[in-house]
Amino acid sequence: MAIKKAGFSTRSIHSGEKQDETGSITTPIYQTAPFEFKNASHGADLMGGRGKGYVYSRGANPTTEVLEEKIADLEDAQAALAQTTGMAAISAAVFTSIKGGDHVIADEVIYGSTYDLFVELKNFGVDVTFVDSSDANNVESAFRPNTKLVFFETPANPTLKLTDIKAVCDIAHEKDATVMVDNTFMTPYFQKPIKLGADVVVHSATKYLNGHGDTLGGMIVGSSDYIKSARHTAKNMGGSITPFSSWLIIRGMKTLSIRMDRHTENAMSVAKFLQGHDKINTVIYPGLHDHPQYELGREQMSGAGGMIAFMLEDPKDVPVFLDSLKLCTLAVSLGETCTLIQHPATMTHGVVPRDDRLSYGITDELVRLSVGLEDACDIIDDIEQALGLI
Ligand code: LCS
Repeated sequence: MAIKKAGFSTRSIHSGEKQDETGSITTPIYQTAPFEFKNASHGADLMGGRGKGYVYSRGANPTTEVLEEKIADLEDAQAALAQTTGMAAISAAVFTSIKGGDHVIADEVIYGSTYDLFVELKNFGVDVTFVDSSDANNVESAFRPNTKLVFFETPANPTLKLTDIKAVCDIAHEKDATVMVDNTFMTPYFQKPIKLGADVVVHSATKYLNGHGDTLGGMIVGSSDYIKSARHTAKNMGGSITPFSSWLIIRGMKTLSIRMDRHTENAMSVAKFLQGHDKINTVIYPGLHDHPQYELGREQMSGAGGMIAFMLEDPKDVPVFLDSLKLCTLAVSLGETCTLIQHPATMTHGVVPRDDRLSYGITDELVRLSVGLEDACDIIDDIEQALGLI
């Protein structure tokens, strides 16, 4: 049941949820691969696409459908498809949107594996141009007659630069291209790309949507027609999410709004502390007035989120600093209860060729922090003691 008029928190708890005959107040985990047909003609009908019913969990599963209805409602979209990882969602969405001979424009600052996926598309006869989409003119200039897809993250992983969603959509739609936005860092609580004109939203649900670091997951969100076609492609690619992972993400999403508020409150305190520290060169956080696109952030995001990037004076100090932290966990991933810290140049973005990486601003002294839900003073104390040792 989608409660369209209710507020975000109410919808994150109730949307998609159905009542079964037991009265269970949580969605059951339908932990099954196939579903039994009533008889031979029922089986033939369902396999032939006639009538409604479940066949095989690679195609559809009732637990996963609750998750899909919930994220579609929260993104103000018609439909959604859940996948087993964010990368499974992005690959399936990309392969739904393009074919050999097409051209793609992608922002140059995107998650390392997404970048690598786009680089590999040339093996399938698809050209990709990487641009700095924080200036929408760069997107316009990169258009070719065969450009079919524009892809970006905003804020971008890991440099937290922003792209003007509406401006890029206006340019792309003029030329009939699909705009796909990775909304992992903001979640629909803080940013709704579809309302700003995007055609497709993708997520790594491994991050804030689940929020507890205990499962992987991915989402594709869009129009009913687009999701129908993505479901077809994804079923053959085989990256379906397990019912248990769907259940974990459903549970996580019920507290999304309060977690995002707390992530943001903590991140603001940590960002201000970092700004005032003499061993930190630059702090990049969309909630700080000196973020180069602070005003754009205020227009298209209703909160700054929990991700901070900062630069130490000397890249040689990075390993010492990271190894000296006691509370903050040295790990990739982001958006979960505990604070995670990592070094993009050697970790999440190590796959990007060095010269390109440096020209994109992913420098050797850049550290990325996913501020968790601990007490902000404890996170700050830990960072302060580690900075004291470099
Ligand atoms: N999109 C963004 C913005 C991401 O940050 C990631 C993963 C993905 C998609 C892919 O999602 P996955 O397949 O991992 O669920 N980002 C990671 C990161 O920054 N550190 O480790 C994973």
